[in-house]
Amino acid sequence: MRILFIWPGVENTELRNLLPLGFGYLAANLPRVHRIKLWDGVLECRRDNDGIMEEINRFHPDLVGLSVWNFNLKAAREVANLIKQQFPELSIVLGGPSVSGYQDRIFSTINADYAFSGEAEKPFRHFLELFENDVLTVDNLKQIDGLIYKDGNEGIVCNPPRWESLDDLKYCDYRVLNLDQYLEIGYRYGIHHTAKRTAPILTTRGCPFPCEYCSARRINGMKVRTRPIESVIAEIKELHESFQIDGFNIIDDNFTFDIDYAKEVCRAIVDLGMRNVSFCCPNGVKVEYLDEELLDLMKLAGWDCLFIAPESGSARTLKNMRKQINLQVVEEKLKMIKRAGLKTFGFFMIGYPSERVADIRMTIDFACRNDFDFVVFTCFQPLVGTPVYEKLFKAGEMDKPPEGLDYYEISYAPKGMTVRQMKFWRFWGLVRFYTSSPNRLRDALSNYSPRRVLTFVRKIVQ
Ligand code: B12
Ligand code: SF4
Repeated sequence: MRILFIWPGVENTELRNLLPLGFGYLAANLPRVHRIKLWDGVLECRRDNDGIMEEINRFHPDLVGLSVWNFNLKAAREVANLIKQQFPELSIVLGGPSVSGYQDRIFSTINADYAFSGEAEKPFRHFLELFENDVLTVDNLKQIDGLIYKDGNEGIVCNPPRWESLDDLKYCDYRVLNLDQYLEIGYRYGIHHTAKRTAPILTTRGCPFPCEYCSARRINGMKVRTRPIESVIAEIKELHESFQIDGFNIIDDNFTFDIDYAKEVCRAIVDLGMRNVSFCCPNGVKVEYLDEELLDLMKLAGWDCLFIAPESGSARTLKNMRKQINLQVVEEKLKMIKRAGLKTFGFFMIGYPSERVADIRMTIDFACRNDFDFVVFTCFQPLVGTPVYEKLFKAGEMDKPPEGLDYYEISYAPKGMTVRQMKFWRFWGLVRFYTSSPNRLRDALSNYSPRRVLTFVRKIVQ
């Protein structure tokens, strides 16, 4: 079968630092008999959809698949509408984080035939077998994990996803997603002092925590599953040897949740004996779980900096978020991280529902008085499918889902505050932090290219 994956183009240069990994994973886990092609609007630098229509005419796919995140949702809708107009017979399949959030609301948001919530490597393979043999009967559709489909009577059926062991999961096919081309246009992510070429890897999937603003567990489930160490090491070797990657980003939701596994990964990396490579967990690690042995191993394996996400300095807000974190423990662990010779990056969120100015001030104070080298303050973004979004929707505080969120957009302000005020507090937090010590400003400026710093500053003050 011929499958055309589509990563719609969007006007956001930051997206050059986000790889469509989902397609790489799907492709790696499909039988080789299929012909797979990816049309990548970010790489093509095209916002218009003519290129996609031309590609469909050239490639004649049997079906097209779109990966939908919040920031490309509008673009995905436009592409789907156009395909339905110009190629009404062509089946459109959706997947990606937003499908897991929207669930049965997805087809009223994007005009498509099928969608997958949760991880889709095995279910999509199953679906293709049935599609190819033209046996997508109601009985068969019921058997496909995570599939969302129309039942023919105007109803939508959402099969529950299944989160299986990762033992026989093949890792990402980086050729399908054109890693080399991304690197050529400047793809770079994480904090790496010397690395020139970076790439993301996943070692575990799943997160057991209940943070109300987060939708990760709808995609990867609440049970943390680990990949076999040999497979992780094979992936690192392939990236190093075939793509000359020297900066590796472990992008798990929670790399340090299974601390023994994390230690094993670090030991295996040390045993590889690679020179001049660095590692980073730019999505953050569970700070309470860190111990001295793990930190020493991380340092030895090539970590320079640890990212942690206390999110707030206000115990009241943390309770509202259902963020299971103790600020006193964070302060102690920060010292431990520093003793291990690692830098620290803190993620903070402001403007959570029911926050007051006093809570925001507490967050900024917490960030400034602790030994962080870098911090960011982002404004809370309500994501469809998260408990907090559903609560805001029921309470009438949100009338429709915000679409197109990137790091900087502000779609919500707590009651009694305005978006303008949120912008001010975000700006003020950054100014206070980065002017509180010359080292902080110097480190930030030396780690990011002038172009990125300028984009960041422009977006923050816009
Ligand atoms: C790592 C990560 C990042 C990295 C990028 C990683 C990368 N791919 O290069 C960075 C830090 C850059 C990033 C950025 C952002 N992220 Co992020 N990120 C993640 C994280 C932890 C993993 C994403 C990932 O790559 N997974 C690995 C791949 C293999 O999984 P996948 O893409 O989901 O694909 C699987 C399925 O979804 C499905 N699938 C996907 N596409 C398709 C297509 C078809 C046809 C089919 C059948 C199936 C299918 O099958 C795939 C294989 O199982 C997730 C949390 C999570 N656990 O998912 C959040 C997450 C995806 N991010 C999220 C958000 C909100 C963002 C930001 C907007 C942050 C912000 N608020 O400012 C930015 C957006 C970028 C920007 N510049 O503005 C949300 C997404 C919510 C949404 N509905 O869009 C998540 C879920 C976290 C959360 N807060 O809840 N992110
Ligand atoms: S924010 Fe992090 S710890 Fe909380 S549920 Fe999401 S992935 Fe887990």
